[in-house]
Amino acid sequence: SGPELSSGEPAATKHHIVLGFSQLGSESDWRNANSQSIKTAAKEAGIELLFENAEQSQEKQFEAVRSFISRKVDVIAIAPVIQTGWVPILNEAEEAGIPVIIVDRAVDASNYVTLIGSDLYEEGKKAGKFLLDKMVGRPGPIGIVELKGTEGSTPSIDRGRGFADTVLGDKRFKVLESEHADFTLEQGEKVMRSFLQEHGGEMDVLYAHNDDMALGAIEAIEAYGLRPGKDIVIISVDGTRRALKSMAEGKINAVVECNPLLGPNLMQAVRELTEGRTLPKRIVTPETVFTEVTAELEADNRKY
Ligand code: GYE
Repeated sequence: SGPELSSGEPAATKHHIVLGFSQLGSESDWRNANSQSIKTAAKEAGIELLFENAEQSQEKQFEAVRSFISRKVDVIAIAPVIQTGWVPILNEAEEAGIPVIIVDRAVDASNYVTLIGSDLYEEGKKAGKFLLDKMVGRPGPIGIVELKGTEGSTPSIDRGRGFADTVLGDKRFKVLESEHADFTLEQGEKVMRSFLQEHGGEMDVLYAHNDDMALGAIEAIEAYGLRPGKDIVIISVDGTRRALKSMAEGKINAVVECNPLLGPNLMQAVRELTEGRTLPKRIVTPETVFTEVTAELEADNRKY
């Protein structure tokens, strides 16, 4: 037991907490906003943060977790790049007696305390729902190309399934192409260019699993001489300022929100854990859909 607290002393000095956080990378604007949110929230909560960026390598995430274990941190948080392969490292943390919080993406394992993040399947369904509404009364076939995120990652798996489950029951829709572009602008541009070469612009809809890939694809579409948002309907996910700006210019038709600002939730969970409280296994962040109607206003308010 530590020293007695005199009244008025800030709660942060009660007990010094060290949090080790393995961030999966810096592939997108969403990710950078997420990292910033976690750093700022740690500072505000008076929690010491050990931050490691794994540059999209699961192997590097394992190394980071092992270093946190050897430094005997109080809590480990992981934003996992892909879903599978986590059981051995989670067992190591468990044996060391260090609780693990999963952030943003899911893992195929059960020995962690809680998963804090969005309902990524629901996001895919919202994207599909927007498309169904947009295409009311329009005869088929309606050709869709899909830019998927990182292979094996929860947002790619779930956004793909949620979308497919919503639209593919309607036989007008045909998926012409579906490829991974790793959630980056560069890959989005490159893969879209290859779709355009293959189909000669004969496509009606682009569904991109994040804004960065959509923005890359827009460059490819314009270079090809087509009008993004008009000749090709574009739907993406995240809601970054750049995407909302682009939507305000009419180049994107809908953006499903995914909230990256998980820092405050994470710090709250860390604090509750170290106070011996029990957390729900799943903490879901609420979010919305942006369309061209509100894009301009939203873009101006956006912090990331
Ligand atoms: O949508 C994308 C990022 O895991 C939900 O990862 C996150 C996704 C986000 O690269 O932009």
